[in-house]
Amino acid sequence: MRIPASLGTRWRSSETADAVAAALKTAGGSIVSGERLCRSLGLTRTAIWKAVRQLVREGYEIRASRRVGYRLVAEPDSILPRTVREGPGKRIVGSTAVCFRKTSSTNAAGLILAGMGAPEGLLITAEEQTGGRGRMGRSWHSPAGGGLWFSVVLRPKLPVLAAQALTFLGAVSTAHAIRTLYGVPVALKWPNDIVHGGRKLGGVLTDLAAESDLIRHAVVGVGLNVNIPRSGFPAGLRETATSLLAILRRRVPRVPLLRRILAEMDRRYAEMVSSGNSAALVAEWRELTPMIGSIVRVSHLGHVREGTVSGVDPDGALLLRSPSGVVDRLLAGDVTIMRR
Ligand code: BT5
Repeated sequence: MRIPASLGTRWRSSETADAVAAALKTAGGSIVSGERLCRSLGLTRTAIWKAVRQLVREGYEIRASRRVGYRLVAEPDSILPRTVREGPGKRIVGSTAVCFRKTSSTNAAGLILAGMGAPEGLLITAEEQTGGRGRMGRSWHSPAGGGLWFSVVLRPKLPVLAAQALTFLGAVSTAHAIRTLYGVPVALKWPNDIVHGGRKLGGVLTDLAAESDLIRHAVVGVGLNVNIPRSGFPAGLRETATSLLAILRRRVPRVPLLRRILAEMDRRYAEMVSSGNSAALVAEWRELTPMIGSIVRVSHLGHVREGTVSGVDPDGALLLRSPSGVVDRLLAGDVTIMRR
């Protein structure tokens, strides 16, 4: 599909650059002569040189000497169509990808592309978002290279009420990927937070287009702070936000983390679609939240309620028991945990 240029600057994909990157990678850090590359790939020297220049622009470290040849020193941690594609088999989630260097919001781009007929599973990534969005018109801080800012277009045949489960899909998959790869015990907070040590590590935003009460398409966006130092957050977030860098005290490569999250999402989404419900996903979400039994305050559009979280419904609604014993089903809101 044609991607409108107005959506932002993209990393271009090029088959020649893909082929040269693969050949240099296969050589495992040893020098490959220009002549051998030309012969094995059926390309001219100029084409090879151009491809190498593109790879360098993308962040590949390549030692080039026109007479001797090329050597791959290091691959970049940029989120490129090539690096995303190389991950484990994706049946739906991430089966196609559009990778921006800069865009306003991957969710906004996802909604436009979904409206233009984008295939289900389309992944939209950005190195930087200039207008990253949270819920209810809030903004999401998304500096260049600092995190994973991505969205996935989905077309589940589910009612609009299942939207909360799609948010859980993003949150549960991200939490499992982080736990498995880094052993960090991240937790989930209703409705869309990924937290650690009481600070926000990431968030999920689900945007929907609906037809009567069925989902026409959904865009599930995940924002995860990866390599932002504590001091790198704007003053308003310094006391409430965290990143994997701040937790692990080392930089974390984003590409393998993204691949893992996509694989986790893909498996769970396939399960959700084939079973026609989100019970398994909601059960997994419950396992990852310390909220059940806590006393919380939930505010939504000026209304504030306090009570004890007694559970989460199979569709993801929060069950809040008031001091008088009445249990309410809440579909949206911001939660402050008062007492565990
Ligand atoms: C969220 O909203 O937590 C949803 C965040 C989703 C971001 C992704 S990035 C890819 C995709 N494209 C988008 O445009 N969005 C999605 P909410 O629960 O409303 O939280 C928003 C609040 O979190 C803000 O008002 C800030 O207080 C705080 N915040 C903003 N940026 C943050 C950051 N990088 N880390 C931690 N907290 C942040």
